[in-house]
Amino acid sequence: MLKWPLVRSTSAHTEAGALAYKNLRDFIAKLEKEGELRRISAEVDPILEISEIADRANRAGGPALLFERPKGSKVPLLINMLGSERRMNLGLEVGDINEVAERIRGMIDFQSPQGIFEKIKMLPKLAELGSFFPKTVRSAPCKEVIHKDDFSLAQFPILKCWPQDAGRFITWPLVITRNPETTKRNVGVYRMQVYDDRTTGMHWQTQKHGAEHFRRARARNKDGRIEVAVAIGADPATCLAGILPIPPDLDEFMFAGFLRREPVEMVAGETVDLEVPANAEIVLEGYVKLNEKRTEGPFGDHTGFYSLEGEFPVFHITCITHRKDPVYLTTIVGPPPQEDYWMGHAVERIFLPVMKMQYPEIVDVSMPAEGIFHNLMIVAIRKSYPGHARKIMNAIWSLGQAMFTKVIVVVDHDVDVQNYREVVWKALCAIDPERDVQFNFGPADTLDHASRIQDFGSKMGVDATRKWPSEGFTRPWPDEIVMDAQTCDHVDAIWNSLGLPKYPRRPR
Ligand SMILES: Cc1cc2nc3c(=O)[nH]c(=O)nc-3n(C[C@H](O)[C@H](O)[C@H](O)COP(=O)(O)O)c2cc1C
Ligand SMILES: [Mn+2]
Repeated sequence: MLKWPLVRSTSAHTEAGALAYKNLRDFIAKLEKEGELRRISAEVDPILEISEIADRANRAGGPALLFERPKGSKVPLLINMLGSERRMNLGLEVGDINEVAERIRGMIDFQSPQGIFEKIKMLPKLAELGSFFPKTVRSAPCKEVIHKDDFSLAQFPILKCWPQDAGRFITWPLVITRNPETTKRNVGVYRMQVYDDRTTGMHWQTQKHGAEHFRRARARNKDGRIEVAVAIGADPATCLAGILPIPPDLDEFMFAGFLRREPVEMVAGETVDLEVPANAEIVLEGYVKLNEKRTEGPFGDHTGFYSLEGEFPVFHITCITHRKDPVYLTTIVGPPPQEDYWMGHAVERIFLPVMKMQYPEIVDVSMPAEGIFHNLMIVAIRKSYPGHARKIMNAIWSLGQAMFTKVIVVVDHDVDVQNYREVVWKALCAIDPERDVQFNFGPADTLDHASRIQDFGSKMGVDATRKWPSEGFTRPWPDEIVMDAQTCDHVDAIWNSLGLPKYPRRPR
């Protein structure tokens, strides 16, 4: 029986002064130590079976799973790595995801120094920022084995996730490209359907940065190529960075450096003029032809439905490099919630301070799992002027990937948007539907199967704030029912005499 020789890292991860995880196996060791990982030594088929097991484990709040003997491959497979709040916190080395938000807030606060002293005080922050830039190294574990001629994707246990999937899909690739105009790097997670041993699909959706690089390169020479490198499996912050909705031309690996508080080490590709994370488990190098498309999908997607076939570019592999004993990192998407819910939740929390910087009236936002991120955003605002809720809807529809949001519900600051019962209750009480619903048009998520055309559709904003006289609402607005504190205190005092179990007060 094949037993994967896990090299346990010597670096310590203590609560204070933690070192960044160097690589995926470093994090695997941590997960194992924390009881957050189970090894499966039985042979299991990457065709559907691993998906079914991972789905069950995820729904039961189970651990990350390391399949040591995926059928047909000598490479072990890790899934469900960040599929819980605790593992996400462990991955980002925080006790609470809001600590990352706090660090970002700290950065933002230092952005506009007033006087000379403020500027001097800012220097350490700037130095800290500078210290996150990716660092180039000469030798790298991801190059322990280099295949330039004899390579095949068949060596990896790539999943077929759901019955109607068109084939096997690489689901957690860090797809690296360079903007041909500005030469800036982009990293995005775009699934890759395996067509054969050396070709895959490249499912960068229309509005994503990889697709923009493709279009810009094509505008220069429609018969040319764009170089692409793909890293699979790295330290958790680097893996997460590939999904972050940060502005174009901002390097996701720089952001990964910020998250892990240590730069990501990069090494030159063998056959492409791109750098790849030195500590990656597996690297695929190659190119996408600018005049080639091929049918991609169907694929059981994070909407909980199959995304239909579509025409997408094709990735041709020129070289595969990997560690001596690589681990294949993957994830599945499907009926919510899945592992990607925790990723989306981290994104929501991490970027809230950035939203608040631009729109300080935003108190909190939430995206329920069943809203699969782009279908529903609930926003609480401190309303200050007539039409304020409408202004925030328009702001969100113009904010990066929040452009995809199909339904935005804006509520007053005193509604807890994390409490969906409270939102349904108060938002529905606050609307006169014909008056308070606004329709808009804009870019739609490529995965939205209900929009009238792919990538373009309508949006709905619901102004569920209290209506003001200055908005033409002249009836009185009632108060919410709240028991007075004096009565509550008195009832607390006499409670023991009632002979009832301890029923708590209604939280306020
Ligand atoms: C598991 C998973 C799979 C994803 N698959 C795709 C995909 O196939 N195509 C795509 O455009 N975005 C996909 N995404 C979302 C992108 O990774 C995300 O929008 C990211 O911000 C894109 O990077 P970019 O802004 O640099 O383009 C996926 C996200 C996750 C978590
Ligand atoms: Mn990007």
